[in-house]
Amino acid sequence: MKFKVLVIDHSLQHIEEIKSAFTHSQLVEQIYEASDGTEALKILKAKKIDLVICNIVLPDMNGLEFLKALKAIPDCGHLPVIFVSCQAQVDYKAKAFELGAQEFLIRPFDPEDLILRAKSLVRLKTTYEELHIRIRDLEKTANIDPLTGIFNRKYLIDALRAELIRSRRHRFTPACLMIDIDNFKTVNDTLGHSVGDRLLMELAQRLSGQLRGYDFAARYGGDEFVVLLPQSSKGGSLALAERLRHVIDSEPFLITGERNIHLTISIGIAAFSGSEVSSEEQLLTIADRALYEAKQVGRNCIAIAESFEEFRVEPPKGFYRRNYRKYSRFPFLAPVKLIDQETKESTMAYTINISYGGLGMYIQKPIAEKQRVQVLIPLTDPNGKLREERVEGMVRWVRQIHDHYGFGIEFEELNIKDHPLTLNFIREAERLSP
Ligand code: GH3
Ligand code: MG
Repeated sequence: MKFKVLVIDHSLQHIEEIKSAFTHSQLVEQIYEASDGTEALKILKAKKIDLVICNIVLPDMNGLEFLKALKAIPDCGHLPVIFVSCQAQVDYKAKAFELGAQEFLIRPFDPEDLILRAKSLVRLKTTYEELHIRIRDLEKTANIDPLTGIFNRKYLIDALRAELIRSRRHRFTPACLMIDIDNFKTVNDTLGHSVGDRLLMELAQRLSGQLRGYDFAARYGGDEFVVLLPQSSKGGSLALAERLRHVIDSEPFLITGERNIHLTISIGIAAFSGSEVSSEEQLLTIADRALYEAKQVGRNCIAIAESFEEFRVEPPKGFYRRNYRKYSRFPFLAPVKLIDQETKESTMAYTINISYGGLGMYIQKPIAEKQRVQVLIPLTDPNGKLREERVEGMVRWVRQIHDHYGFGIEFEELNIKDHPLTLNFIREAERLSP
């Protein structure tokens, strides 16, 4: 450890004494000299010094005045100072320690003693600085969600509180978009927690990618996110919410090893100013109620609070057209075993959606139309146990998409005796949709 020392003394002989002690120790990178307090303060403002050794009597100010001025310089608050004097009154010493001096040496002193004290003081200073940097880093990470790298709930609450106060003064309307992934538990249960984690990461990035200026996204917890728009309106927040919904619904998520996972989100919006709501909790509660409405009418849609009690649901653009079929299709993401009824050969495939009529799926190898297959569908029974239910069907269509194949299977028959779990799953999905 080599350090930079500033020696302040009006006597050249005193300065030389100290310099020679340090030169012998080979501890010092550079020694700066000053003959009075004013010159010393100039050096301290311009250079990075590790240790100050100062005569307690200076021509232009006394040692205590110098110490006060030094402590006021930015980044010098914790600079170690050794006072040197020919004599020292006890109360003066006490005052100097109170102001932050670390050592008091009485002449004549042993040069080795000076070096030992200097070393330990500089070590202390370095430790303090390292700690300070770590605390700053910790403060930064305290606001960040470790999985997704976006802001966490604590940061969101603080920001919301500040925005509501600001909105009272400036008549802004902050909008709070509460976002929750639809049926994420099924994704986790079927594809595993680590795939779930990666989906959460990508989803956070997609949401953040749509935001501008002062708007930001935070992970509220689990599969819930909040987007805060400090200056918005009901119309503006609805338009953004539809963009967010679309950016998740329109592009499947590509996760290595698993492919094309289709996710959707539901969004609840509360846009009220600080004069209308009393706290950030109230705004979040209203956004959460709106989200509940969006989930109730079938997910993948947006509900906005018209007042604290009334909610309007916005169907996603094109939603009804896409879903107008003989049987409604419900999202169902699961890796399944696919068995050729003739050859009995089995392959892995993935389901995308399910209806009373059949399954939408994809696979990595080509598959023939009209092929008769069995699908082993993993579903949980009423006791929460994962079971495989076998359904039979025929491949109705196949479409190549890049390096894999999308295809549709039409069920031969679904009955309550052989397929209770599949039927239950579809019924439940149907019950929850609009
Ligand atoms: P809904 O459409 O009603 O929201 O259904 P859901 O299955 O998404 O239900 P809910 O939002 O209540 O469940 C959240 C699920 O999110 C529960 C858990 O499996 C999953 N989850 C929560 N936190 C994490 C996480 O950090 N990582 C992963 N992989 N999954 C999580
Ligand atoms: Mg959810």
